[in-house]
Amino acid sequence: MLMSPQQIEQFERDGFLVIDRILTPEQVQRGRDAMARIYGGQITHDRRPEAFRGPVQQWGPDRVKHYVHARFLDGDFWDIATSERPARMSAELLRTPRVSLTEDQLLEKPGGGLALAMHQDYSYWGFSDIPQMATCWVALTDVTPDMGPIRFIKGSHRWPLAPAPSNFAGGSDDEMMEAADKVRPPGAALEFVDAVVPAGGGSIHHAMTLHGSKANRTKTTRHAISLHYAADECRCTGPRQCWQPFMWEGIEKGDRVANRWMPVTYDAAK
Ligand SMILES: O=C(O)CCC(=O)C(=O)O
Repeated sequence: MLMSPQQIEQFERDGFLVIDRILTPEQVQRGRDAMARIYGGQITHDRRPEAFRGPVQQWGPDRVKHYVHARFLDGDFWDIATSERPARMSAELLRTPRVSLTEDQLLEKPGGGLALAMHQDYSYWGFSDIPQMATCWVALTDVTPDMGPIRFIKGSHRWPLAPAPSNFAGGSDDEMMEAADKVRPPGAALEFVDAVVPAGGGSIHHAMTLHGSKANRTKTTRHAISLHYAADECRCTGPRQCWQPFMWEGIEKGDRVANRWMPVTYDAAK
């Protein structure tokens, strides 16, 4: 086991776990290099079918750049995103025998970059019938408290599902609580925890846990990635319109959320 019984209990109690080491220094460097290539518009291994190929989308300098499904564009990044350790850690915390990788993101928050509003990942993941999913967020730079680390509201995975925030990546620190304010039960404590971790460290949170990040008040860019996993028990809710519909190839309503685009990256039986 990579996770101790105490860590699993903590995850179940708080809805997240901060972890000092998830990726190796070598993976961190390869991840940083891949991120620079992708945001520079360079595609080194395009796995997307011909009809879905297009240039890398760019964002303004004041926001968190969050490119989704970067694993389809870069061979090194595919290797990191599909590596076993973060998947196994997530599977153990979810108490499931296997997980599939449903999504990855590159998260680059430049110096002065704005807040990312508090949200629950399950608000965006209606493709699964249950929220038995987790996000592994890994810092690719040493993260200090004033760089806008990912932050969690302790115990918020037990709160109701909130609508997605209206201003996800362009709002101020003051606006970032919109979704959380809508579902916070009367009298529920508001306890924040920031993942202040060295490069290679990060966190794993449950799909119902409210999280976001404040603005980066330094001059240093905060690089991170996130890897999204579905537990073996998740079943697809039906055919779905998606900006990359090829990803749903062969998956029907009631099927496991896994295929060659969303590969099983940890299987306890193997
Ligand atoms: O990197 C951040 O600021 C937050 C990222 C996030 O919301 C996620 O990985 O689920």
